[in-house]
Amino acid sequence: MKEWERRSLVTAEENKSFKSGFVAIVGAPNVGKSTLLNKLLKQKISITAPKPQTTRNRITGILTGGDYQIVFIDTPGIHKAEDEFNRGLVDTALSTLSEADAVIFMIEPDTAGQHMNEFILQNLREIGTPVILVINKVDALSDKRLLLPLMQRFQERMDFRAIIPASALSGDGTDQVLAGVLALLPEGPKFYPEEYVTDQPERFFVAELIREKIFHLAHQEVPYAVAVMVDRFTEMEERERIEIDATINVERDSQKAIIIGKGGLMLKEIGKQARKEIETFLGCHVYLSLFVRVQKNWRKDLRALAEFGYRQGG
Ligand SMILES: Nc1nc2c(ncn2[C@@H]2O[C@H](COP(=O)(O)OP(=O)(O)OP(=O)(O)O)[C@@H](O)[C@H]2O)c(=O)[nH]1
Ligand SMILES: [Mg+2]
Repeated sequence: MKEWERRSLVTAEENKSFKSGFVAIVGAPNVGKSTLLNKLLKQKISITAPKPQTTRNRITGILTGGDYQIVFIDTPGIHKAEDEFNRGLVDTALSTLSEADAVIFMIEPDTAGQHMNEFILQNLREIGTPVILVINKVDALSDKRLLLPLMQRFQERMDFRAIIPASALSGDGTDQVLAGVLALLPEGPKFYPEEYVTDQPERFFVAELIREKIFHLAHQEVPYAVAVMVDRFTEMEERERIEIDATINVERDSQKAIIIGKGGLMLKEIGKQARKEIETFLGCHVYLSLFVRVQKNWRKDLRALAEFGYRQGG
């Protein structure tokens, strides 16, 4: 019996039982995966930027309702990785698939990522987990008539449980995404207390928010050469204020000069913008001190990768 048939047979009584599960959000870089996670959670959990390869880890976002708990897992964009570091990002995304009860596969209407989407489809067919296709950024689509043929083309390639056009940015269609996910969730326990929005430590988000500002303020290769480490996180006066020291690691002296900027202006701006968001996230005053350090070729150094949280062990 197919899953949807079984579901339609369950009694009203059983319908009241609790549902839970893990839902992976996957897709090519820059399609809006992290933006969707934030919209579904109504809170900024995952950093976003108009550049590819923004997300580097699996980011957990927990959404708890009256009779369900969904553990969303945002993942790095799946792309043709040219080096070990990027292969690690893609591995992180692909390995999430095997743990998921359902998958949200995101695409953009434009055709640039089609080659990558074929590769992702192959992986999705192999694992056999139910998949919802989200066609994102429909707000930016000038000719809406293109949508239907696109939906038809994808439906021919895989048996999606739902195909939902959406705008993660405006929130159009995201309720349908949530409803689609809920329809696929198995019965299960509450994994986390309901006030949990994530299982990652606060320090991790502090480092991520600093990294996000660098993605927005610095250009070309610089954001990609950056890894942020929180060295000190001290709660003062019963958490009225938190003092944070963080180090921005770069690979070369020239990148260090760019991050610091003329007369230290760039670093000051990164600090100002990051502090604002960190204060919102932590809900208290924050004193943020930033340092810049050159750690040559950290993306090739297994020990540095582990230290920065991009690899287990190392
Ligand atoms: N117009 C429009 N832009 C969007 C939408 N969703 C996301 N974006 C923008 O697309 C860019 C990438 O968004 P992200 O959420 O960082 O994309 P991602 O898929 O997580 O990217 P990676 O982590 O790099 O793989 C950002 O500039 C977003 O503001 C949307 O629905 N409409
Ligand atoms: Mg992302």
